[in-house]
Amino acid sequence: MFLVTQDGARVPIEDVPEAYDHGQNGLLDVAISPDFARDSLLYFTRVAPEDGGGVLALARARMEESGGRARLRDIETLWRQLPSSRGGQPGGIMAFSPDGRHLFLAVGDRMEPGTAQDPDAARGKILRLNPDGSAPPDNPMAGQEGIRALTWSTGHRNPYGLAFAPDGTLWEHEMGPRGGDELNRIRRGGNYGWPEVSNGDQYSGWPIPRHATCPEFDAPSLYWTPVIAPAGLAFYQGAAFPAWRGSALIGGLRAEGLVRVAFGADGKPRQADRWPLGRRIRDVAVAPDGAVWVIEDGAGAGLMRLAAP
Ligand SMILES: [Ca+2]
Repeated sequence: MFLVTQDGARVPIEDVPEAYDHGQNGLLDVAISPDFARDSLLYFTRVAPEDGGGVLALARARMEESGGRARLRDIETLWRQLPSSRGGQPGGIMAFSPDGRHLFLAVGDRMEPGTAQDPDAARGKILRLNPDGSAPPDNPMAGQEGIRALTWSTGHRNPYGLAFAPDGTLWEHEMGPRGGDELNRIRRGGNYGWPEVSNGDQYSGWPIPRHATCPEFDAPSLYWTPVIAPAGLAFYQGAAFPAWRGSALIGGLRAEGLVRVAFGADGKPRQADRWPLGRRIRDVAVAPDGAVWVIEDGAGAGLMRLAAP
């Protein structure tokens, strides 16, 4: 984990706990506390080593900066996924609600598709937590046992994008299998269908029923076949690119670039732009000055600032 200035100066953050760094697993996402200026809290997710594999873990810590150094203090684990797994597709992407009162966490299926429809499995879900990790009393299955109390929506495969639009709607994207990457409008208690339905097929070529055949599941608002392998989601509200205000920006691992999704007057999304960057884009963020930041995937990956000319 690094602290990077807008000019690109980079300070490693010390005392970051160990991650199970294997395939898609590792250190996954960082979110600053809505009250960061006062509490200096960082939220972060990783697959924490356990039993020869790892569990998705949500933690928070106080970031201490002094003398040109930065470190994590008072690390507190807020939630741990059980049981341990060696499987990829961990998810681990976070989004704070616009009022800062709840933290949403996307959890992948860890390559065990059936778990996404199991209400007692901490896989293939979007969770909604209080910022201290406790279960909000107004969750859809509040008061029930285990992961049910934290579950906001279910039936997700491999989510690497989660963000609130300026109008307060929560959006998620997830990678499909062979085809069928999805952009989903997330609603309370929704079931997004994996693995019962998908707009893609198994890697073996075996077909999966399409979303349109099972209206009881929430269909994606937009999907991609062939895939873009979406990673990272940010809504643009800056001044540098006024034409993009309200658009969603999505990184593409397979697309090796950046995708812009615009929303019509009816709220329906459509792909508006697709810019090839020749790099596997892992995440995207918008800076206060309106510049767009993207980070690359893999060894020797770069962090890039895209600014208006
Ligand atoms: Ca789906």
